[in-house]
Order: sequence, then C-alpha cells, then structure tokens
Amino acid sequence: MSDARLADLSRRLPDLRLLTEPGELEHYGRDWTRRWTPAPLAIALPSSIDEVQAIVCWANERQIAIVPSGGRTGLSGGAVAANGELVLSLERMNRVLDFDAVDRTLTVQPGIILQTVHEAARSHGLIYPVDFAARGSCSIGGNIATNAGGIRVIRYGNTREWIVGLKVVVGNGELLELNRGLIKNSSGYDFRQLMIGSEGTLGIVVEATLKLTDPPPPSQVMLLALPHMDALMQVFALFRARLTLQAFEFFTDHALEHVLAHGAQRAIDGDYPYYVVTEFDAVDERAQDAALAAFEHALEQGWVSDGVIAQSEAQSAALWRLREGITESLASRRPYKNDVSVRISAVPAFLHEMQALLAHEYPQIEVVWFGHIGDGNLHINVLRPDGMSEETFIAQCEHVTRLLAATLQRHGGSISAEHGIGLVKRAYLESTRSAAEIALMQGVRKVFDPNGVLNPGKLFAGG
Ligand code: 2HG
Ligand code: ZN
Repeated sequence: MSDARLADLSRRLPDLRLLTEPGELEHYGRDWTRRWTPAPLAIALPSSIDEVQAIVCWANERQIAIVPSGGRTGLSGGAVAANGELVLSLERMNRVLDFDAVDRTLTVQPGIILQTVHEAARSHGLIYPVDFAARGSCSIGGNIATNAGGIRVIRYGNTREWIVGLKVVVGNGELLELNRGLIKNSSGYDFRQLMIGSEGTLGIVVEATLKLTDPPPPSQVMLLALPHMDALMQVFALFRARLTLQAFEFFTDHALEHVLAHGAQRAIDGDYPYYVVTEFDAVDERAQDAALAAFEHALEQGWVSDGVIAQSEAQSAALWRLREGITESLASRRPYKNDVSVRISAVPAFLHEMQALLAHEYPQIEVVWFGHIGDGNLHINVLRPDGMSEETFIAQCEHVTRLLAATLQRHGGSISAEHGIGLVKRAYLESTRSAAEIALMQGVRKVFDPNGVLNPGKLFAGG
C-alpha cells in the first residue's frame, strides 16, 4: 500500500478488504447522477461492525472523509466520492440476521438489496412494503439514509414508517443501538428517526430492524389516458374516494415515448398528453365493478379519454413497466433531475405554475415529467439537447431550479421529496428549511460527527 494512511489502516485491520485499482475507484466513487468525476482515495469493504468502527476511528485520527456507500442508485450525488474520500461500501454486510415471527420484524445488515428484503419477508408470508424501480440494485442502508419513498407511499408511507430499530456508528466511532424494535418508546429524543434521511452525515447504518406487515389483498392495475393536466387530480380524487389505492402514478406523453423506444409495449392507441398507472384492491367482483364504475364516471366527466385494466400478472407488469421503466429509458441522456413535492391540496395550483415556468425557461429543451402524483411528488427530468455543452446545460438547469425552488416555497413544498439533497440540491436547501432549522441541523451534525468525517459536503454546502 503506497499511501501511508492506507498502510496504517491495513495495519490496524489486516483482514479489511481495500480496493485501489482505477476501475474500482471509478465504480464505487459515483452514483446514478454520473455528473461528478469519481476520485476516492480507496474503497473499504468492511465485513463487521467492529471494522466499521475501526475505520471511523482511523478517519478521525487521519482527518479523512468517509462516503458511506450502498447500491449507489442515488440521484442526488449523496454517495459520490470526488475529493479523495474513503468510500465505505457496506455491500459485504448484506445478510438477513433474524426474523422474529412474534414481533413480525426482519433484522438485516445494511448492504442487503431491497429485493432480497422483499423475498425474505415473502418467505415468511409477510411483506416489507417500501418499493420502487431500483429495488434490484439499491440497498436498505441507502434507503434509510434517504428515507426512500417510491410507488407504494400512498398506501404504506416512506421508509421512516418501517424502521423499528437501528444500529449506527456515529462520527466518533461509537456504536448506538436505537429503539431496539420497540413499538412504544416515549423516552426522549428519537435518534433513530433523526438518522433516517440524514444522508450519511450523522452516522453509518450497520444494522436495521424492519417492521413487516400482511400482504395486501388481490389487486388490479389500470392504465388511464387523460386529456389534460387538471384531470390528473380530478381522477385521483374520484379513485381515492371510491377505491382502496395501492399506487397512483402519472407520466406524460414524452415519458411514454422514451419507455416505448426502450422496448416497452404500447397499451393504449392514440396520443394523449397524460397517463396514470393505478393499482387498487380488487378483493372480489364487487370491488372490480366499483373500479369499472369509477372509470366510466371519469369517462363521462371527460377526465379520462381511454383506459385498460390488466387481465393477468404479465399485463400488470407490462403496464407498470410504462411507469417504472422511465428512469432507465432516460439514463443514457444523464438528465438533470428535480424531485419536488407539495401538499396534495396544492398540486393543481402548483402544476399550473410549474408548467408555465418550465415552458418559459426551457423553450428548446425537452422536459419529461412523471411521478407519485398521489403523494404530491413530481419528478422532472430535463434532457440536454444535442450541441449544448454540459456546462451551459447545468447552468441553465440550476437557474430554473432556483425559480422552481421559489415557486415551491410559495406553495410550502419541498425541493427534495424522496431522493435526498446530496450534492445536487444543497444550494436550494433554504427554500424548504428555514435558516433557524438549517443552523440547528448543522449543530446536530457537530454533535454526532464532531470532526466532520461523515459525508462532508453533502446536504450542506461547505461541510
Ligand atoms: C421514480 O419514481 C424514481 O421512478 C426515479 O424516484 C425518478 O428518475 C427519476 O427522476
Ligand atoms: Zn420516485
């Protein structure tokens, strides 16, 4: 090991796997944003909590920044290592440690892939209900670090609702065991909840106890084509009143073009500006009739132009692909992403302002919208036109994001609904959190990580 700091780490932890090859540094130093050039010092792949603690102690002594790393599917740069940091990848700590049938909990290591968690829960006749398209690659530790949301939030809430215990290594290397699976625990500050969504700036999750629940009843998936934007929330109000929703997602014709070009199957003929994929409980024929009646009512009102109901698992999957395949279909274009939210009641007014803003500010630029409209969460993907330099493009997107942040602020919304702040959104944090809140957040960070070794530069500009 030519670097004296790494040689010291290897001396302290002879069994620690350390990677320093250029290809490995590049692979582990970036996330799905692909905007920053990875430049980590090295990659550490600990296999135990003891090793994680020892690494954090070493980082304190040597003043080395650590970037905690899971599946690196993040879209905000939270797991990017572009400044000589040590990437602490939790991918080897990826096992299920325990299932408790009485508590209905699953205790896992942080590097476990979300889909493996789903399978483990299913094998016990239960579910872990947080779900989204990156399920096959993202890790539970990363989900916790960003309080991940996804396509079932409307029914089950965010990651935050499903974590009943956490073990974390905080900035001075100490191990905390938080909440220990308790359902009721009114004993002061809940550090577990503080850790959830802290983007690796307060502690490194080294173990998590997840609450499981009963599988939902049989469901149906419907795709709807809508004639105009206002219809989105009209259909949502109708469906929410009449059906028990598991998901209510939307996308535009632009998004559809991209997923179709990427291999998905068209399910509705004709051109419509907006589409909804919704899934709802369909326990029996009565529930299915109610869905049909809701659809017909929407047709009569002119809120829906066309629709299909999946008749098989395969068709359900094909309809879901139209929504879930969007990110992947755009990935090679490396879109600039906004991930915003407002209260459901504010969605109609916000959508109008946002549409006007984007049309005005991005006249020659393709903008793709989609997202969890039933949660008030919108994803905006902006595509760089051929011939425009990356620099000009990012500058333009940042200018528009500033305007968008001001619009959000007026509507009481958030600049990050579910992807986190990371590097991408730290300049806009003040649009969602007050100066007093940010000062307290920074104070909290100092308490948990006095030497600032945990993911510095993420969440807040300048450390
Ligand atoms: C989704 O909802 C993800 O599919 C990704 O949150 C959103 O790519 C995006 O902007
Ligand atoms: Zn999303």
